[in-house]
Amino acid sequence: MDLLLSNASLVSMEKGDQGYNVTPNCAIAINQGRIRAISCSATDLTQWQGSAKQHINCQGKLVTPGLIDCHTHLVYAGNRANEFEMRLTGVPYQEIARQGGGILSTVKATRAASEDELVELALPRLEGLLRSGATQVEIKSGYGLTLDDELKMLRAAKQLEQHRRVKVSTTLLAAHALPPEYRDDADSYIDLVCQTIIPAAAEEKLADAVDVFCEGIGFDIAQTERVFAAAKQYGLNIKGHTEQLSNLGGSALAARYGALSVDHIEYLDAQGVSAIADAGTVATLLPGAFYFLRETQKPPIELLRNQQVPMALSTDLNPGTSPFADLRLMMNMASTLFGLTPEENLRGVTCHAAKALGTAQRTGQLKNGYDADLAIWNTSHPADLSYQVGTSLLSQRIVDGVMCHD
Ligand code: DI6
Ligand code: FE
Repeated sequence: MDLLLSNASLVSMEKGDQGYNVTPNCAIAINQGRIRAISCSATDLTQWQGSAKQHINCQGKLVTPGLIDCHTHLVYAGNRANEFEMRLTGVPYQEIARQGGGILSTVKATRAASEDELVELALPRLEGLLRSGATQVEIKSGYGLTLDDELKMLRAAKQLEQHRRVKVSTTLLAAHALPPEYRDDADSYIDLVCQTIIPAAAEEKLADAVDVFCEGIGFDIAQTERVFAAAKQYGLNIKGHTEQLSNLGGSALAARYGALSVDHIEYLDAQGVSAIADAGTVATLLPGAFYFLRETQKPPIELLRNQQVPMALSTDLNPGTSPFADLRLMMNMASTLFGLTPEENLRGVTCHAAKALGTAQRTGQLKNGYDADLAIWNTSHPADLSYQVGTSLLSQRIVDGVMCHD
């Protein structure tokens, strides 16, 4: 056995569990990156102790699955602090986008950056997430908007795994905004996305999923459907930025295509909730963007609860609408802004986030056979993770059974 954790207050987030089920005095046996056994009996611990290469006494600390940020745009170049200032003088986000700022200003800077420069710029953002307990992070492209620049972003995202102990899932978001060279010809750009960029990303195995910004300032329903169909054809998972600023029906469309998740969804209506409930699609809530845009329309939490739609929670870390590299801050915001319970938050950044990434069979829970991705916390109460912000509650991250010294 490579690693033995003892005296853990375990919160496993196992599917079907109600409540936190904090179980004291647990031992977790880890070998070759996987959880091999969990026991809360002293007899097992005594037996295991002899065969462990490394032993950590958790001293009663809380041990949870490593946190998962299932929606970020953390690879990009440039800086949009000026737009933050513009918005504070009353210019709306959509207006800034129409004037060529917004996403397109980040596109300009990202196109000009090399893959290695993108990695350097992304590291401090990634580190923020790791400090808040993340062991797995999804990263989207979407600031390149050409074949080469989209693939460059995905390669930079994957490269991050070589620089820090973290699992990275990649999502191709070539349909994020219309690039300036295709102005007034969105359909031709969608041709490029479907016929060239998706096939190339699939061929090079650079993307786990494909995402679309389905919105007035993004792509319409017909264009979104073409991208989903192409993704399916190439065997890639589907995700959607849907119902963020208006209700176009993107979530229901995504559900029809078997999407892993629909994200933002402030404007999702009852019909949309039923559609994703029937499809088993995860609802990903992004309170950072809601807060930063001073949005007032809240996602339909009560409907999602009633229909038992799994709710994931994520940072949406990006330069325009959510410059927050802190997953625990999102847990706090989900409670204060959307009324989620701390328990819902914890599910949102563990088991439900794993489902949103299609990795629920190996991450997001602590159980036999699962990847040994864990977070050990300087607290014994799980609500603390949503309650305190800015304190260094994290004691230790473990990724694939390896202790991280970061
Ligand atoms: N919705 C968002 O909130 C981000 N992308 C998207 O489709 C914003 C990205 C940006 O402003 O750079
Ligand atoms: Fe986003």
